[in-house]
Amino acid sequence: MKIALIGLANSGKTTVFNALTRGTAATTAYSSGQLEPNLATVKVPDERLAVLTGIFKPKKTVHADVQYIDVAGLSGGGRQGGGLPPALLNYLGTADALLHVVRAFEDSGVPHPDGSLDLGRDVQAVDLELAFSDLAIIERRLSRLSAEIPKMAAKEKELRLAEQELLVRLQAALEAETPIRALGLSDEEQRMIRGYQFLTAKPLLLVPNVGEAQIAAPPTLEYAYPQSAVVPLCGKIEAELAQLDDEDAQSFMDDLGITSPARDLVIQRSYDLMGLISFLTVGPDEVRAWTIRRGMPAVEAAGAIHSDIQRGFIRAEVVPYADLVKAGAMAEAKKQGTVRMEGKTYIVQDGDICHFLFNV
Ligand SMILES: Nc1nc2c(ncn2[C@@H]2O[C@H](COP(=O)(O)OP(=O)(O)O)[C@@H](O)[C@H]2O)c(=O)[nH]1
Ligand SMILES: [Mg+2]
Repeated sequence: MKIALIGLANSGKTTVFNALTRGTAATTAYSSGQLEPNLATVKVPDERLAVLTGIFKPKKTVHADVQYIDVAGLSGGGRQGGGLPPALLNYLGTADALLHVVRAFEDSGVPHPDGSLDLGRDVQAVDLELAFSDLAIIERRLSRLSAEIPKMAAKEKELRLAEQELLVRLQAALEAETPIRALGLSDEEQRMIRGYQFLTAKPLLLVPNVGEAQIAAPPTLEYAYPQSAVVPLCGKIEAELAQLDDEDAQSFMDDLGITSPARDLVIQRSYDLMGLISFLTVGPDEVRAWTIRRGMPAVEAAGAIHSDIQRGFIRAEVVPYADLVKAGAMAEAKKQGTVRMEGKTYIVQDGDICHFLFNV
């Protein structure tokens, strides 16, 4: 699962990237104008793993993880050409979600590409670039379709007519500044357009990058589209915090009057927005979180661990996290009757502790 950071130059993308990934990528007040992707894998914070580790004392504890990519160069060339540079599009197209860093901090030493601070304007500008990119793809595809459809055999024709009808609908929405993610497309429709990797179809997390003085009262940003959320963060402070060990970080947070890094919240929200949940496995060797899509049946969830377990699936022993913690041990949970047997079609819930029985 991959989340790409986007935003205007100097909004603090690389700073926020460092805060999220506890990295040390170079930040500058002047962009080099080149595509220099930074990539890092980040553990998804999950307090449940620490509690379960306390109970099971496993040899290792494994978090779910997600990848963040920070690519320079969204503005500039892209804006003049009415679309995004193709090299940047390659990175964004394959991302599962976008994280838009919106500049909210004041600093006269760091020039804003449009000369002044205006969150609403910047959000709209980037949304427009994303929409332009999708529109360009749709227009190219529609002109090919209208040339090819008349020559097609009946069956193929029917499929392509349906695609054409859908693309025309998306085009109208985008021209009215409605992102594709807001259209509530059916699964079938989503399948039809998956190959195009539309940018406005991806879940979007807006992260206002607030100044040091605004932490206690960050500016508000209204953004009411589905599959979108707003989580403010102070890039500069969070990036410093990310470099400290736990003890120093705690006293720094005490000074700032915060209880946990905003980093954790941003990572959790982006995981949520992508429609991801974690089920857990426990034992003396390993306590581990596994990533699946919300709504996945047990037999497919088993495949997240190993394809053999999916293929030879017999049943799943499932106990909700809270029930296991209350019981304090697996045997005790069984005695209390909170461990259930579930079949292939059971929809796995976030925090389910699963043990799969299989036979291959
Ligand atoms: N004062 C202040 N400066 C910041 C903050 N976040 C980033 N900067 C500065 O803004 C400049 C551009 O940041 P950078 O992360 O490179 O932006 P990018 O172009 O979007 O990747 C750097 O000089 C950063 O130190 C912040 O929260 N407060
Ligand atoms: Mg940068």
